[in-house]
Formats: sequence, C-alpha cells, structure tokens
Amino acid sequence: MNENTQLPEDDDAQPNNGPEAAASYTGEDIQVLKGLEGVRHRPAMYIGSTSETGLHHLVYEIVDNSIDEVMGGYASRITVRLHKDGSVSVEDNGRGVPVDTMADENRPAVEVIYTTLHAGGKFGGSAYKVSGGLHGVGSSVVNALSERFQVEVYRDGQVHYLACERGDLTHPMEITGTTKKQGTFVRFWPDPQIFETTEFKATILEERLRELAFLNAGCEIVLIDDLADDEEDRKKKFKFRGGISEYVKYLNRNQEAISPVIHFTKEFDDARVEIGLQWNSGYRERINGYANNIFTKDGGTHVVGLKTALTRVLNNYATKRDLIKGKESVTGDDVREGLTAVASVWLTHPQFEGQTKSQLGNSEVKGLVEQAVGEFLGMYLDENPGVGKKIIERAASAARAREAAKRARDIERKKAGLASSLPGKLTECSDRNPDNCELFIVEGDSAAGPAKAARNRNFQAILPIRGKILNVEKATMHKVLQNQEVANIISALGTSFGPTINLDKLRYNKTVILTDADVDGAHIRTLLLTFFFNFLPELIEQGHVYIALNPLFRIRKGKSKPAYVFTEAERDAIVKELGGNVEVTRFKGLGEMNPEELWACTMNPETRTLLKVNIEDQKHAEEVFERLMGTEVQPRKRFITEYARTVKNLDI
Ligand code: 1YM
Repeated sequence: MNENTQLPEDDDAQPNNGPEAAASYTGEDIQVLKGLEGVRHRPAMYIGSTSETGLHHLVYEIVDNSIDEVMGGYASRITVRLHKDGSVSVEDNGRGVPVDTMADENRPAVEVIYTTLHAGGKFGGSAYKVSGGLHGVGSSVVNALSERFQVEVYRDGQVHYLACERGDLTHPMEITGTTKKQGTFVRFWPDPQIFETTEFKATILEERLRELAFLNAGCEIVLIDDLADDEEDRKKKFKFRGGISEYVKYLNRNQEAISPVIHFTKEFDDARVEIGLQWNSGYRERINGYANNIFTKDGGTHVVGLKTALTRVLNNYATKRDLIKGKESVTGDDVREGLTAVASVWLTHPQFEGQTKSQLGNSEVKGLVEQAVGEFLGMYLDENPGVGKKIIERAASAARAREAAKRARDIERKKAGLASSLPGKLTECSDRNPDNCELFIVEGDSAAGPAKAARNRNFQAILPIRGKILNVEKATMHKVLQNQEVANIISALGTSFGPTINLDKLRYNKTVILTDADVDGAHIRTLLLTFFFNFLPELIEQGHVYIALNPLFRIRKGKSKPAYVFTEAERDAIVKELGGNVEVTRFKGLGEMNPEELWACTMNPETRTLLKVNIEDQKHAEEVFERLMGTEVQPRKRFITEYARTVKNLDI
C-alpha cells in the first residue's frame, strides 16, 4: 500500500517477547468513552496549541504508543519518517494494533482506536503507561487534526489498511496483502486548516527522539528526513545500550568531566528509579527529571529526593573520611555545582502537578529516590574513594567560591553606599517609573552614538557594551563577576542576580538587545542571552527581555518613502515590485543608520519589531546554548546562519 514503508531490517533489533506476550489482547478489552467531535473545534484543548509546538506533539502522540509497546517488551524499533509531501509516518515492530472485531461495536478494534476519542486498552503495553504524549489524548486526536490519516497493521501475516480524512473513516479496514512483518504503521498529513504551520522540523523531532532512546535503553529509534539537503542529515539512528548513563555523558559532552558517570537502577514493587550522575568542572547544576518518559520541567518529588539524598550522602561521606577541614558541612548548592544528573522514574500512576503539569507530584517517590541514592551512592563511594575525594573537593571549592563572592558583593554594596552605583557608560532616561522604561543594550560605542541621538530620552536608556562579552557558558562564576560588561548590565538593571536576585528592584520593564544585523551581531546577541539565561533567568521567564530586529536593507525609489527590510528575500521581492531604478543600501552596522531611521526601525514602539525572548522549554534552550557556546564549531555555524535572519518568534 505504501511505497515508503519498507525499511532495511536490522537483525539485532528483535522484540523482547517477555512473559506478558502471552496475555494477548482481544477486542472486548477496549473501553469506548466518548466520540471524536469537538477536537477539531477546540484543538488547543487537546494538544496545547496549534503552533509549531502543537504540530510536533502529533508525532509524539503516535510515537508514545510505539514506546508503550517497547516498554512492554513487544517492540524494539521505531522509525519516524518525514516524507517529501509534508506527511510524517511512524512505524514500530510491535504486536500491531488489534484488528479483531469488537463485539459491541461490530467493527474492527483498530477503527475504533483511531476514530473514537479516548479509546484505549484496559491493559497497556506496559505497566508504566506513558498515557500518550504531553496531554495524554491518544491517536484519534491526531487523526481528527489531519487532513489525511493512514494506518497499516502487520499482524498474523496480513496487511490491514484503513484511511481517514479529518477524522472521518473514508476507507474502512481492509486486508490488502500479506507480509512477513509485524507491527504498526501510521502516516498522516496535518491539517493546514488547523495548524499555523504544517512544516515538520527534523531538528525538533530529533531532540525528543534522541531523548526517548536514552530513556529506553536498547530501543532503536530511526529518524528519516526525506527533505534533508545533505545526505548526512537524511537518516539518524538513536540507540543507546547504556541508556541514562550515555545520556549524562551526552549532556556533558562539551564539559570537562571530573567524575565518571555514576549510574544505578532500583526496582520497587510498583515503581522503578533510574539515576545517572556526573560532575564537571563548570559551575552549573543541571538535573533533568522524567516520569514515565515525560520530562518534568519543574522537577518534583523525584528531583527533591535526589537533592536531599546527595547532600546527606556526600556530607556523611566527607565526615566519615575527614575530607572537609575547618568546616562542618557543604550545602546542597555546593554539592550540586557542576553536577549533571538525569533522574528517571517509572510509576503506575504518575501525577503531574503545577500550572503546566510539568512537576511530578507523587509524594512516595521522594522516599524511594532517597533510598535508591542512599544505598547505591554510599556503596559506590566506599568502593571508589578516589572519585569520592574529587567530588568532595569540588563541593568544598564551591563553598569557598560562594563565600568569596558574598564577601565581594558586601564590599561592593558598602562602597556604593548611598551614592548611585550606576555604570558610567549608562545613558539614563528621565522617567523614574520602571514600568515605562526600556534599557537598550547596544553593541559597541559606534552604535551607542546614533542610539542616544535616536532614542526618546524620557523612557529609553542606552548601555553600550564592548565587543564580545565573556562567554559565560564556559567561564566560571568567579570570572563572570569580574567581567566589567557583565557587572555594568547587572548594576544598570538594579536587580542583583543569582540567589540574591530581587525583581522588585528592576529598573526597566523592557531590556532590549540591539546588535548589528550580521553574524557578529548574532554572536553577541547569543552571548547576552546566555548570560541572561544563566544569571537572570527570572528576567526572561517574566518577559522582560527582548531582541530588536534591525533592518538589513533600505530601499528607495526616487523621493518616495524608503522601505526597510530584514532579509535578502524581502529585498528582492520589493525591488521587483518597485520595478527597477531603485537605490538599495545595505546597512553594515547600526552606526550607519541615521537617527531617524534607527528610531523608526528599532526604537519607536509604534513602528519597531521586537521579539520577546521566552524560555518556554528550558531544556531546549540549554541544548541551543550548548550548540552555540560549546566547543564544536560546525553546529554553531549552521545554527547561526539558519536562524539569525529568519527568526520570527524566538522560542529558545
Ligand atoms: C505507530 C504507532 O500504535 N503501536 C501499537 C499500539 C497498540 C498495540 C501495539 C497493542 C496494544 C495492546 C495489545 C494492549 C495499541 N493497542 C491499543 C489497544 N504504533 C502503535 N502496538 N495489542 C497491541 O495494550 O493490550 C491501543 S494502541 F487499544 F488495543 F489497547
């Protein structure tokens, strides 16, 4: 039926038919709760949004069913493919969705599963059911939101095919041939009537699929992108026998490790806890928590349990071995400086809490994790005293740096006294009400001149920063604070940072990053964002950070009003529209624009274009920064050229 479904078989990827394989499904196990109506009317209720994020959730929703089958031990491989016609397909080598006739419905189970809202098996593929994607809505929602939807089930030597349009069954299940394969294949075309964009991005899918492969050790996930320009981007295979251990190594790939990865799993009666830990020489703490494969952005009981246990175990160990002299203990923050950890738990009934349901709520989990870490880490350190010593030394040095930083801040405050401690380079605005005020951070003194001339001095302040500020991703806390540009930004904002941050003292409602429209400008902008992300994430979270888009070209015909455009494509389009004999100026830097232009294009609230920076997905932001700031040059170059001029909504 489908020319694209045949993929090379890999002999070592065989499903592990565990003891549960015998407990086969029958049509009667299906519970039908509700009809499909409504999904198309209120799509956001089911998939969160109809943006690019929502679009990609469709794929995760289908993949999650395959993952369930992997977790049950019935499948070992999942293939996701982006097709040239804009559709996407997901295939697994599991048991195949049930096709037998359901007694009370009098039609095949597979039809019911895909055309009925909330149809699901009483017995999941595994005890720890993912319960379908972020919103747990099931495959039928994907069908409802697709202009076309096709299913092939390979079961009992036969190919079973069905097709739908916008949720309606247009081709009831039919046996279309024989096969040696076993599994399920789903292909769909997202509905442009529903989604803001229907263009899937391999880079977005890749991130989640890699993560799933890490979390489910041994599961092979293949991503095929028929739209890729480069041959090397066409097919990517994710399979990690080491699972979380390899995940931690991957997260630390650009860091200098100071311990091996410490990895352990503990099974409880109806839960499983899996933890990976590694310390690096940086100062950042990164703990990624998961419950049943779902990333818990805001942590929860599993992360709390891990933190509590780490502090306790490491302090006990240090005391026992007399490793911290002149001090009684190290704090939790000290212990976690430079720590990269993944805490993945599997629960029969995970509870997600918080506004965005991104926090694990099950209270019993804290104790389980503490118990697992207590047992394993204590034993590990006893057996590996060299590693234990390094980790404790690391924490003790963090404690010293923390105390030194506090002393430095205290001195700074005393010096400042009552006098204003605003940086000399800051050109202030006259309004003193922060709600009205904007701070423009501009690149270099050459741009500061025109920006000062262009601004509205009532509410717009200008702070020039010199060239490339420190690359904070790679620098230590101590060095960052010594950097003058960084100190200027912090004192201009008035909030302090880190543990002493106080947003009530924020002096500007908007902080606007204004850099040249070239690669250097993009680099400086990224450095600034890295700085904000690391030291003032609250500022981004609460929507105070913006990027000003400044034009690349001015196009003028005769004496008419000039047009300003941001990309070469826009330039070509306008030049064509005006029909030749036009004057095109390419701005090499902000310094080349006259104040009127600068005001109109980047500063006047009525006419400028600002991008609000938001940390919708912190983990993704870290990935991006990692790519941009880390030591690998190639991915950085590619990212900058891909995004620098096309970005419309900067979701970092
Ligand atoms: C490409 C998407 O959906 N695979 C898949 C889904 C199911 C099964 C196997 C399955 C489950 C069970 C028994 C069971 C689903 N079954 C159901 C339902 N891949 C994909 N592979 N037999 C087969 O859970 O008992 C829903 S999904 F409803 F039948 F349980």
